[in-house]
Amino acid sequence: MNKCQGCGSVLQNQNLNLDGYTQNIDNALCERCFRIKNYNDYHKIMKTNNDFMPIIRDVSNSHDLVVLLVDLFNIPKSLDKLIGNLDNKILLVLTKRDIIPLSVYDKRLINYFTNLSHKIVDTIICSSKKNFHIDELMDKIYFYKKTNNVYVVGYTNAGKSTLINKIIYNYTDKTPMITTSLLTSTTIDVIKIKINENLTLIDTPGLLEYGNILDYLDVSMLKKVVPRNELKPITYQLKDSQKIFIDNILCIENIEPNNITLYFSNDLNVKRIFKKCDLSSLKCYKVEAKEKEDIVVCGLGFIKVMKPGVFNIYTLPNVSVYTRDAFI
Ligand SMILES: Nc1nc2c(ncn2[C@@H]2O[C@H](COP(=O)(O)OP(=O)(O)O)[C@@H](O)[C@H]2O)c(=O)[nH]1
Ligand SMILES: [Mg+2]
Repeated sequence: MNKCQGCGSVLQNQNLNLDGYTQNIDNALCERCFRIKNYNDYHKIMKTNNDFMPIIRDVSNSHDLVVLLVDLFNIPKSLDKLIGNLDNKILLVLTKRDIIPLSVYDKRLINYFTNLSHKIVDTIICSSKKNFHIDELMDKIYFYKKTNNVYVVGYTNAGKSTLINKIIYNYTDKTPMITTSLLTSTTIDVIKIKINENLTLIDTPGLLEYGNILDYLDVSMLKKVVPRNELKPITYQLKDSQKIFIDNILCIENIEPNNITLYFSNDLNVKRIFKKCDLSSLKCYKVEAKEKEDIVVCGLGFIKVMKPGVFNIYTLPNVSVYTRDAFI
């Protein structure tokens, strides 16, 4: 049984509409991975967590070390639920450090995750893109692993496959082949990568976070929404009932005067609006931010609020909007 080296699905030449389709099952990649890699032609597939839970159960039963990736820009709301399903020692890896402003201390970011779970044996902050702390991460993997197999786990888009490709590139003479993309559900099944005699990394499909805006945007919009560089936060002083409009996907309306700082991709078009505007395509969420709380728009970014207050947040239907302890 040949597997696609890009996404882990079993290669088949029978059904164009099913995972792993390729004309020739001796190819290294399925057609979808081939098209993502060579033409940046993304083909969205919809999966649910029912597809992935059996994999998480296998990981849990293995008792091998888990490297749990968390995207610092998009911290999943139900991280504790995923950890609850894992009966493993966990090395927590906070990724995409390059996106978070350099002025924020690493220590502060790490502290945000203390007390998350007793299963976490250590925490490290890294960036696959900038090759930041990858050697340190490898040292920790060797230190904590008890067997040769180490699972790389996390929500979809956390950067698991990108990290493993980086490790393949840095520490082996193989060519990094795992498909990575802006879309969710890029990796379909587990992919085992032998790094050396003592270490096999196992890439896993990420769990989905329902309500993530990335699932509701087309590719051109995705490219604007996903930050590529260090975020430059923008602060607004809001008087009564003003609106901040972000492309056609978000509108923030305050009820009382407040100061807010936006942590969103700087490629987005942010406008302050004083007049009436058409919000009919968006859904309104009334959100109360308490003392030291951020407002999160899942997948899009977050709003740091200066003082407690009530906001109307208009965004695409089905996108989840919630508050959390202030991150920065
Ligand atoms: N800025 C930045 N982007 C990253 C980093 N690691 C991964 N990405 C991007 O995050 C997206 C998802 O990555 P992928 O490896 O496919 O995530 P996976 O679903 O966890 O396997 C891709 O667009 C990657 O280019 C990083 O360290 N920094
Ligand atoms: Mg992946």
